[in-house]
Amino acid sequence: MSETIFDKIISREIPAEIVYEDENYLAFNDINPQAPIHILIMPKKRIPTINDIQKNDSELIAGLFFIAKDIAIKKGIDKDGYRLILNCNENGGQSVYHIHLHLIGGRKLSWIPG
Ligand code: DGP
Repeated sequence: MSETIFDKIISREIPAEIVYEDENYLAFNDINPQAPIHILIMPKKRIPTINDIQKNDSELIAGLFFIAKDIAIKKGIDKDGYRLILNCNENGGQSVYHIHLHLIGGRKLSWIPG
């Protein structure tokens, strides 16, 4: 499991616009936003892909969703709606191999993804 750019964001080697942080999680604005709100929420624990999650990560993974909805409420997009995306591997469009949930909102999103 090699280090990714997100480890460098956690350690503050690389700057990011941090939206939320606690002992186990970090959330920050995506560098290439696809909507007015595009935030990445990740566990600090390095898990490369969703394929690598273990039973004992259950609480940690669930926590991503609680943080996402709390941020959505804080940003005022909970009522209008938003999308949560977790890409996996090449066909899923994953480019950084440290799992992260995309929270995307602030505009009407189309469906289905290309
Ligand atoms: P994914 O394709 O699901 O692995 O998403 C990776 C996202 O990470 C992509 O939307 C762009 C974002 N990203 C990549 N490098 C950086 C960075 O250095 N800073 C920030 N804030 N976001 C980054």
